[in-house]
Amino acid sequence: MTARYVTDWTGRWNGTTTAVVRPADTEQVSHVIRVCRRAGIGVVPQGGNTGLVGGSIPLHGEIVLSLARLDSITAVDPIGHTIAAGAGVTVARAQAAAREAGLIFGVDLASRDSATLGGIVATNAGGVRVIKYGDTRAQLLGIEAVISDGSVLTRWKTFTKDNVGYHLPSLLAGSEGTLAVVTRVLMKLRVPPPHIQLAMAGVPTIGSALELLDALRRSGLTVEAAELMTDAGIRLVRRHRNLRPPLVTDTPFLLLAEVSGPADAETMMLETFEGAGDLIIDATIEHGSRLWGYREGHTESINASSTTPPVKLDITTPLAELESFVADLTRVIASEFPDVRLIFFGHVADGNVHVNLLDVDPERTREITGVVFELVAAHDGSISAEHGIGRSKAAWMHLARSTVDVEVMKAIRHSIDPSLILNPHILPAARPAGASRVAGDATPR
Ligand code: 2HG
Ligand code: ZN
Repeated sequence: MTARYVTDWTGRWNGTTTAVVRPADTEQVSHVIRVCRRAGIGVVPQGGNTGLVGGSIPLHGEIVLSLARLDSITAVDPIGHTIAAGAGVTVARAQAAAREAGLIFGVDLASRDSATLGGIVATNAGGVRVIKYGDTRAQLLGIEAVISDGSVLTRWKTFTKDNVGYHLPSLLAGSEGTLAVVTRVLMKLRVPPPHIQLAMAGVPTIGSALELLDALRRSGLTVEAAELMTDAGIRLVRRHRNLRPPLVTDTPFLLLAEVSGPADAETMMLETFEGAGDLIIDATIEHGSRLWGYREGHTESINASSTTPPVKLDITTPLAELESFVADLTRVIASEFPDVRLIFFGHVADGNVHVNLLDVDPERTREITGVVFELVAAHDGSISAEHGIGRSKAAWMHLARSTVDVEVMKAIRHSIDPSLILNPHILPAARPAGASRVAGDATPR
C-alpha cells in the first residue's frame, strides 16, 4: 500500500514508513503536524515524488505527509496574471489553467504530469524556462505553509512590490520541506511570447554551442530555452523511443534552441545560423514540438538503460568553465571508472549540466559522487543546480557553502523547528531541543 510513497522514481532511494497521511486541507495538515510534534515523530512532506535526490523519501521511518489531495486551483487572474492553487496541483494542470486564460506558467519540466506546485516550490525547481523566467522562486508571489508548531503562515499579496521585512516565501522556496509544509501557493503567470521557432543544431564542441547561443541572444531574438545534448545521449533516446536521427549528420554535441520574436523570427534564426559558419555542422529549423522529444526522453531512457540505478548529479559551472569541466569529467570517469557510462545533458544557458552515471557499482556510488563534486568545486561550480541537496548530496555541502553560511541556515531552521520534526534528515541541522526517540525520530545524522 505504501510502496509508491517510500521509493523514488529512479529506484535508488528506498525507505520505510509506519503511515502515509493524506490530509484534505490546510487545517488537517496543521493537525497532523501538531500530533507529530507532540509525539516527536519526524515528517517527510511529499508532492508528486518526482525528486531525484531522495528528499521526499522516509529513509528513517518517518511519517509521509502527502499533499496530493490539496489539489484545487482557486483562482486564475487574467488581468493581474496570477494563479492561486493548492500544493497538490500538478504543474501540467497549472499550465493548462494558464493556457485557458491566454497565459503561460513560467515553470516547465519533463515531470510536469506528476510534479506538484508544492513540490516545485519546496525544491525551488528549475526546468527548461529558467533562462527566460527564472527559477520557481522567481514565480512565487505568496505562500501558505504550516510551520512545526502547527500554526499557519500566510503571506498572500498578488503583487511584487511588497517590501515589508524578510521575504519568507523566498526562504521557503528551496527549503526542501525542512522549514514548513507548503499548502497553497500564489504564483505569477506570463504573457505567451509571439512566434515561437525551434531548432536543433549539431555542433563540434561545447564552445561552439555556447557561441551559437550567444549569437542567437544578440540577434534580437529572445531565447526561450537552450538545451545541450550529446551524440551518446541522442542514441540512447532514439533506441528507447524508436526515433529517427534528428539531423542528417551525426555530430558530437547538439543544441536544441527555442526562440521567439517578430513574424520573421524564422528568417532571423536562419540568418543567425548562416552567419555562424563553422560553429554548426548540421541543423534543422522546425515548427511544433517534435524536437523536444529527443531532450525530454533522456531521463527515462537513462533509467531504462542503466544496469544499476543511475547516479544523477545536477551541477552548474560558470559558462566559461563548462567546456573544460566536461573535458576533465570525461577523462576522469574513463580512467578511474572505465565500466561506467557517462551521459550528460542540460540547460546550457544556465551552465547547468545533468551528469548521469550509468552502470555504477552501488558500492562505489559515494566515491564517484565525490570525484565529480571535487571537479565541480575545482571549476568554481555548484553541486546542486536545481534538484536540491536531499540525501544524495548532504555529505558534500562544505564544497558549496562556508561554515558561517551553514551555521546561519542551522540557526534559522532551529528557530522555526526546534524539535526537528520536518524532514529531519535533510540539510544540516542543530541539535533538536529535547526530542524524544521514536520511529522517524528527529535526531540529525
Ligand atoms: C531535466 O532537466 C531534469 O530533465 C532531470 O532536471 C535531469 O534526469 C536528469 O538528470
Ligand atoms: Zn533539469
